[in-house]
Amino acid sequence: MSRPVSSASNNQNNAQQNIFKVMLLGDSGVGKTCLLVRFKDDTFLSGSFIATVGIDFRNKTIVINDKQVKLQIYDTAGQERFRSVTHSYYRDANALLLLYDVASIISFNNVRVWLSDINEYAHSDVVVMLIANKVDKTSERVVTREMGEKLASEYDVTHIETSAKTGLNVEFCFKAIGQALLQQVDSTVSNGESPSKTLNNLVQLNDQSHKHTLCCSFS
Ligand SMILES: Nc1nc2c(ncn2[C@@H]2O[C@H](COP(=O)(O)OP(=O)(O)O)[C@@H](O)[C@H]2O)c(=O)[nH]1
Ligand SMILES: [Mg+2]
Repeated sequence: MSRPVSSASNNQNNAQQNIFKVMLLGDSGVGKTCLLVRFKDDTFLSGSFIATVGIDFRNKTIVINDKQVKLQIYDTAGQERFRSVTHSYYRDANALLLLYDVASIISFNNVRVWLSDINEYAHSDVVVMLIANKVDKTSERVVTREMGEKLASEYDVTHIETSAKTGLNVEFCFKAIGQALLQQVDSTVSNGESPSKTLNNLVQLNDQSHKHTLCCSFS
């Protein structure tokens, strides 16, 4: 699998050009590849087509506050299946999207394992987002929103619910990550908040706007 050469100085140069590494983590089958494909191509891959493999990385440029932000989004390409995602893989990540499947208690329980690895091996200023994917599976759901939020607050990370199938919150996730990372490196955008706090605020605003839409569409 080809990966761009990485080093600390490379990372610094990248940050100056608003290029960020975002990495997808989480158990096999939680929907990492689908989340990436939904964001990149706005389509959903179902069935066995992508079940055993992943893709290596995809670039996508988004515009935030009139600035171009290039996200290099890395998938684990199936290595997570063997728990062989090397720590060097995410050592120089700017952001980590850690997914679990709301219909799989095992994937949720394993979030603790992933988070303790992240705490040990990732950059101290890495921005982490805990993603509860497959929320469209309402009848099979076993992990409630409250359970996810409780775990996230225990580890002081932002929590969000998504569906790669319906597209719920997928674009928002990456844009919010982009905004938080931009703020981390660009003093003209910075308002003195930490990127994690910015991310939390953005997610809360997004939740409120969803509630507002719901309330108003029923009134
Ligand atoms: N219902 C539903 N299925 C999903 C969703 N995301 C992924 N899947 C399915 O879950 C399976 C595993 O997805 P995949 O992206 O390969 O997971 P990965 O191993 O984490 O990369 C596939 O059959 C997908 O179609 C989702 O949001 N909702
Ligand atoms: Mg995959």
